[in-house]
Amino acid sequence: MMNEFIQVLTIAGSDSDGSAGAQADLKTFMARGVYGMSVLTAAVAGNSYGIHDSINMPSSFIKSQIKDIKDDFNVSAFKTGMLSDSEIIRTVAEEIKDKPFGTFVLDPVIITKHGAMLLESEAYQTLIDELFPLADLITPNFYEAKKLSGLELNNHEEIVEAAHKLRDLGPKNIMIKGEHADESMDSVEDFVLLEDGQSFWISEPYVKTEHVNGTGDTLSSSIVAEIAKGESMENAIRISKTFTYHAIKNEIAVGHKYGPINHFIKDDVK
Ligand code: PXL
Repeated sequence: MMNEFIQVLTIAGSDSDGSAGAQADLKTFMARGVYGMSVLTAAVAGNSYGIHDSINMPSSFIKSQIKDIKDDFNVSAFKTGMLSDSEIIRTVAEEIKDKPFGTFVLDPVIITKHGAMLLESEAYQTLIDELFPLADLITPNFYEAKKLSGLELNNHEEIVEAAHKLRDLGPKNIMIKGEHADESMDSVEDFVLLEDGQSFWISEPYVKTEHVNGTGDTLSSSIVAEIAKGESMENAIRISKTFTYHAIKNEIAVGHKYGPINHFIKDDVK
């Protein structure tokens, strides 16, 4: 009996406070019942007030980590999160171009919920050129979708247009996460464009809370877990959106300011 348990991987940055990045991914993998592994690209020093320092891992070390996973495990789906710069993007692209880890969910992490930049602007094009063609799904938030599509996203029509524009750059499926900057909103609307051309909006009530660190990381890693368990792309997205919504709604009190979401949440808790 070897390597039969469902295995997934995140290639992402470490967040010292455990709310986002690889830590949020691993907690999500655990919560969704799969065995999670992590290749670190960078590490940030942060807490609930914000991010205060960061370092990138050397490319040679990123390669060593990936080699060790390849040499021993059966990864059936994986994601990328914080990639920092063009060199790291190229290193990761080189390592995954032969699809060693199954379905690829690319969370194009550019900015944190509270405005810290996690990808150099010179690297946006590298991300598009090197990783978009390999991605089965990309999950940009509203800000990232604007940056990557070059559109303003002033209304639903422009969001739909942006999704098509992004899909023309190579990813098979697109999920543009809705804006939640304005506290007067009563819902958050995400738009999904699937490989077969079908599309739909997912709406969840807006939750007024400061505990939303790691929301995007959690959503994308939950999608990875659900795909690894055999769900279709559409079901994986819908299940993960519901899981993330409940993790936000049932907040836990950790830290003084912008806290984490709740990865202890069970599917039956509404
Ligand atoms: O949530 C985006 C994110 C991704 N990766 C790392 C982070 C954050 C946000 O804080 O620290 C490492």
